[in-house]
Amino acid sequence: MDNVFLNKDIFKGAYILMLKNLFNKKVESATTYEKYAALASLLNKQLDDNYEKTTKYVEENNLKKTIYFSMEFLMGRLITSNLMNSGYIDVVKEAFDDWGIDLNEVEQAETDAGLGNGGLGRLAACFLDSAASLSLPLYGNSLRYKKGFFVQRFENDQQKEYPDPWLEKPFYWEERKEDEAIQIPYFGYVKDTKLIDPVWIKAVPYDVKVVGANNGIVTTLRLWSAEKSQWHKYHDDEYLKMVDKITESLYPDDSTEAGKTLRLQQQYLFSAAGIKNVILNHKKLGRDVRDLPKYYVFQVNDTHPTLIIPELMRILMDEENLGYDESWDIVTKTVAYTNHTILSEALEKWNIKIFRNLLPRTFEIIQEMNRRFKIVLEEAKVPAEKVYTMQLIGANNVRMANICIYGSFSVNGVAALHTDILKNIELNDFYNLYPEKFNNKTNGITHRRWLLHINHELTDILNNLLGTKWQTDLPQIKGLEKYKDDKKVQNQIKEMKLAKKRALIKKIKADTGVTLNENAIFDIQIKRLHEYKRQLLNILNVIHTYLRLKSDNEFKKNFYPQNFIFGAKAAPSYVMAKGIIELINKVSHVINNDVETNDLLKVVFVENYNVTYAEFLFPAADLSEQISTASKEASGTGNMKFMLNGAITIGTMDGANVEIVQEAGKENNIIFGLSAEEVNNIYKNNGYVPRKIYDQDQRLQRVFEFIRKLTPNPTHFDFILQNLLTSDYFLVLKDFDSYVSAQEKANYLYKNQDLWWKMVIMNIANAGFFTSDRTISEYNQDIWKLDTIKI
Ligand code: 26W
Repeated sequence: MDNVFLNKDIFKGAYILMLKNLFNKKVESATTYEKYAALASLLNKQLDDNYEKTTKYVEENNLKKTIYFSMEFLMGRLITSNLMNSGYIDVVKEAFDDWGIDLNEVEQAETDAGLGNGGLGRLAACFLDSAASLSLPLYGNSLRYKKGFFVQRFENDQQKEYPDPWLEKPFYWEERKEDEAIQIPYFGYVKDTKLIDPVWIKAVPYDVKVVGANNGIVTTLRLWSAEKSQWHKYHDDEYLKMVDKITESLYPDDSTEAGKTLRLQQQYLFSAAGIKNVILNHKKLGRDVRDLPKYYVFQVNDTHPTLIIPELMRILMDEENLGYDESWDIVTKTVAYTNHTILSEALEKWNIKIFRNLLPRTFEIIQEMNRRFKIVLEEAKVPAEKVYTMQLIGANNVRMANICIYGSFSVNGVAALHTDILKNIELNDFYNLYPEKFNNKTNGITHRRWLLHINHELTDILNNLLGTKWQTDLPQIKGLEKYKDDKKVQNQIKEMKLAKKRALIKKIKADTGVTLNENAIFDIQIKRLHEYKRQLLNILNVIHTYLRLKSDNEFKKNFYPQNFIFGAKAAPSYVMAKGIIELINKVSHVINNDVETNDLLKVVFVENYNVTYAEFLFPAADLSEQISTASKEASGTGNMKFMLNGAITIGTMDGANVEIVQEAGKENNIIFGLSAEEVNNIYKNNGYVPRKIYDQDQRLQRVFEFIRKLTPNPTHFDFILQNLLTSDYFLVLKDFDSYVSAQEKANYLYKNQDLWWKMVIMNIANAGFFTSDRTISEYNQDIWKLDTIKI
């Protein structure tokens, strides 16, 4: 196809034709959605050419590829990324300007591809963008969920979940590849390594194009969809229902027993289909399976794709007739594993009954792996009690993390502190056995989406001061540092913030009816709702601040107006997390309706926080809330998005906060609370009595009293309060005093505007390290060793 984006007039012609073909409409009469659909459709077609060139180059030059196996890719909208990265945005803008169409409005018509819960899924999406932009042959592999992460609504202040049927309208960026479908067996029984009478499912791939920035590279994210298989004889209702369910919806990250088999089915589907797909291509190109490690690295994003390890073993042994040792050698040279959490309840394990029933041959293979691993442990003289915890199977469970560590050549954490904790505490036994496998890859974010796309004001300021080279080499924004005391630049940054606050105020007003003061500190906490992230600590301080404003005139006189904004979804079965949402909502009504404090303090919980909402929130923030219990947040990536957009971190020394402070300087952020080491000592000594803290702190007592009065029934929130008083595992009360002081400091600092904007500039200027281009380069240098695509 000729390039229809070459100039305005050619584009206009093609666009008019597309509108006519798709909807039989003219530009003047098309709806915003139709305008969007025509644009997306045209752009997607246009990208075919570069996709083919990229594919051809990779094949002809025998490039090694990384397959990024991830159960989640939280892509958000693709239209803006694809327009900007392909370099066609200017032509489209010019044409749309002529027609009086607002491109921005058209872009908003795309629904988010919400195929993820949070950070892990968004990281995968950032990685696709960075790898393609660095011309690296990396391909995503995942599931095509018909329903994405649930839509959140508040009813009586409580979270209610509704399905997200994002595929009901066509998804213009995908292409079904029927001829590459793969048959996947579940259940059945094993006879001499053969699977007998399985239930067959057809996995059909849909490829979503991934566009590199200004380099002509187009890779793909392959999403597998479950369909009925002609290999299966009985298409009765039960079978059809089961098939339908497999890729029906994304799992929220809760750990309820119900639906566990289904989640394992999902994991096997995209793992087995992805691996088989690779092997077929590999052989089609005339390559030997023994050479697999020369052509592929399989990066496993957390333990969800663990099954690629036994599955590859199965194919090599059962289908390619290699011996166990030779097969194992291939597997352990090809698989690399990334760990994203130290919360033990998130470490995946599967009951052996469920596992063996669904995947009998895979289970046998894992048993054999386990038998051999135990010999390795014995030979290494690992003490018996450790052998027990390190085994691949134990306490009636298949342990996915253990399989990953044993079966891969690289194990990485996602921030320096996190990797240290893995090495020295959580995975210490494995580290002692395989020190050479462990390495750190501090997370990053794609600065194209999280700065260039969402913050044109800041982009312009940087372009004017530094030229445009920083756009392809983010660390060059360090050049901004020399303007830290420049009043003119400080003012420009301040104006940028104000513009972004106004855009957010407008959106929040439309969504919630709450009017926010633009001359207030915007204090924002947006992330999954989890006790370890301590949204509870935040709201306790908000209540305390409110009560103080009402009782302490001196304090009120000196208080700079502050808006506290929350955005978060709670896993549907996570009772405590949902209680915290309700609490914050109830607190917000009381505070927002109090005329005595109205112009000083507001609290908003935005509904249905997602990638698109995030794009409004990050640039509007002054304060970035990163207040997890130290040691619990593996990295965090929202913290990096805030920093890059000119917010100051109020946070604990946890996850990547540690590195943010290292880069920007401790004096330019507000750090408080227990250290990871102190937290771990408290756990070890087992002597923490939260009740003591409460009894000695009148502020906490008043805050609790306020919460009891929020509802007609004073015990309504007792399950939250009692938990704080009797257990407080995440040390909310312990860090309360120090957090209140940090908040006071933030409010005080903001009033010193010269100092504030200087601190902001120091943060922006030193955010270069956190581009995912750097992260991906490190993965490539240390783990993948891919050559670049040159076209
Ligand atoms: C077992 C099911 C399950 C599925 C997803 C459990 C937990 C999840 C989470 C949503 C995983 C997650 O998002 N982890 C986050 O990963 C980010 C990227 O590395 C880190 O920055 C965050 O600290 C970590 O919480």
